[in-house]
Amino acid sequence: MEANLPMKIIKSTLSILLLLFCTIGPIYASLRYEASLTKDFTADIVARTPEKGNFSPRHIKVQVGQKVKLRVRNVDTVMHGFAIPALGIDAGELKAGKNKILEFTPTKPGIYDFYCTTWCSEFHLQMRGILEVE
Ligand SMILES: [Cu+2]
Repeated sequence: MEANLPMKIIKSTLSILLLLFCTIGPIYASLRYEASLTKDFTADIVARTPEKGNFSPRHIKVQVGQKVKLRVRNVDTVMHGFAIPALGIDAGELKAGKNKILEFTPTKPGIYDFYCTTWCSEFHLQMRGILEVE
């Protein structure tokens, strides 16, 4: 009877370790995966109607000749769009819950407006921001 006690302790400890591994492991892995997806974006832009937060961030600074990689995520319940017309960038329609990745390299310094191209709310015209190329 006494000889089984250490074995029970070992089994209990292994069970607890296995349980921790199976619960914390997937959570940790999913967080690392999300971080790996976003690490090389110049900006990760969240799109919501202006009354719910607008584009965020609304001011992005980059350098001339820098390769720019933007992810635009529509976290809203309505459709949005995204364009920087002066640079010939247009992501087209962004359905609710979807995202698009845009890559380009600005060649001239300036202040470039970006804005939503899909009527999304009565405040749609305020849904805009600035890409500053230094
Ligand atoms: Cu809009």
